Amino acid sequence: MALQATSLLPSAFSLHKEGNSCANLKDNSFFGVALSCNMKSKFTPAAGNKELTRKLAIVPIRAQTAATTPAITQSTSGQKKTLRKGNVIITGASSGLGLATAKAIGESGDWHVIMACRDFLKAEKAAKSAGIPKESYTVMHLDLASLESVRQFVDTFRRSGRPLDALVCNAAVYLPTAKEPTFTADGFELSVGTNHLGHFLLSRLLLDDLKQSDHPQKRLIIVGSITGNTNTLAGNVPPKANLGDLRGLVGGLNSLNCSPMIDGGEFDGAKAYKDSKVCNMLTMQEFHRRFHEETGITFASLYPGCIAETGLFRNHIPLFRALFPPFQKYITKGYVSEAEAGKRLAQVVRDPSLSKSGVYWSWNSTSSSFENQLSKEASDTEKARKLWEVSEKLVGLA
Ligand code: LMG
Ligand code: NDP
Ligand code: PMR
Repeated sequence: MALQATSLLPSAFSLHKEGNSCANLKDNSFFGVALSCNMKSKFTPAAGNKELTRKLAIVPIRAQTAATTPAITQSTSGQKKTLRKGNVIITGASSGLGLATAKAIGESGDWHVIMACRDFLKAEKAAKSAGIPKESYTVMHLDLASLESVRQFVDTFRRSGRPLDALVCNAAVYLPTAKEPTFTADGFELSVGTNHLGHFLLSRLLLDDLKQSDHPQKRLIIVGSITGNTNTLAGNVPPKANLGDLRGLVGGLNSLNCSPMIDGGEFDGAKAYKDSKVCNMLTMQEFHRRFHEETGITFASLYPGCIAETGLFRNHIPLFRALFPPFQKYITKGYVSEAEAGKRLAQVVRDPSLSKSGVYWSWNSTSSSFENQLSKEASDTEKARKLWEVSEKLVGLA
């Protein structure tokens, strides 16, 4: 018999109330434990350009023919009719949530999925074994841990001639057991560099493509998480997300003359991941404020549920990987399968009823979506503006 999460709540773990208390309940979250990190840093580029060039050389990029048919037309009855398939780019579609979403969307027949992945062969194999129809997807190389690769991906995508109707920023790395930071090709701490800065550049560059789409559902979706939201119990499991005054980010997160952490503190891989999720959720809202009215694009984020068996936990200790799924299934009840989570994200991409912009979606236990409340930090407009401006400088847009 499963235990109720609330019955396990020790009184010492108090929840700092922020935002909407109703949302806290819906999130089904729980208590936390402390850990600390006191680690030295070392510069070890994660994705050298040589490696990238090698990969690109051996990888046949399947650029398919341009789809120039208009997306919608007005029929004689006055009803809008969709004429062509939508095109969606999903980053990190080679496993977990990204793959499950590619499958859910690819199987619908109305969309073509561009699987933007760092490992071309892995992505091809994954798509095949997931049974995604061949004509519904294209794999294109993208390594978010290299800004040059992001720019090359955008060029390759544009050369394919496909219009862009939706972009899903899904890929992420989580390095909970790392004692020292590792870095992207451009010298940013790997988790924030990949999960936030790589996606920031990608979505900024592809905004123009989305603007040009004539599809009825133009969307930019960035995957967030409960663990970045300190208005939930899950977000209170230490180490907690906290961007501080962004002094580490301003310094470039490189460990040379500044901290590898956004808030300027000591390296902590679990915190860096949670911080990166806060950045993802802040970025979505800043996009919404700056561009929704002008472009009609829907900007949204989501917490799809705890998908406890994905590759995200590949670097965690074996004991954690063994206990985490039953813990989430039977104790917190926050567990969701990859397939179900994929359907949820697919809904955010194409369901007409989820077209509201600026929303952070979550699902309750009966799998109905609702607009959730972000934590105080994850909805701080001033921080979002500053994060945007600092990130622009770091990725070479300003
Ligand atoms: C840190 O570890 C990592 O070190 C860091 O690198 C980073 O990953 C960070 O937030 C991310 O986590 C934290 C984690 C790792 O440690 C703990 O969670 C320690 C918990 C200590 C216990 C606290 C309170 C105990 C209260 C008990 C109430 C329980 C009642 C139990 C009833 C059980 C019935 C079956 O820890 C681990 O990876 C493994 C240790 C897990 C112990 C957790 C105990 C919780 C009770 C649930 C039991 C079942 C499964 C647990 C799965 C845990 C997954 C988090
Ligand atoms: P996975 O590890 O299964 O998927 C992550 C994907 O990101 C993989 O395809 C991985 O590629 C890709 N990736 C990692 N680094 C890069 C890079 N440098 N360039 C391009 N792609 C890269 O984890 P999940 O499916 O769980 O995670 C997907 C999203 O869901 C993440 O944003 C995560 O934060 C979020 N999330 C996950 C939750 C969970 O419980 N699992 C809960 C809440 C949110 P490769 O296959 O080559 O390793
Ligand atoms: Mg958490 C309802 C409670 C709940 C939920 C929904 C999550 C989601 N977690 C909850 C509770 C707890 N977790 C409790 C009580 C503990 C202490 C035992 C706990 C611990 C824990 C650890 C060690 N949880 C974790 C970790 C991880 O390493 C994961 C993480 O923080 O990654 C950043 C994780 C997660 N818990 C979640 C979710 C969704 C994660 C995965 C990562 C993510 O946010 O993407």
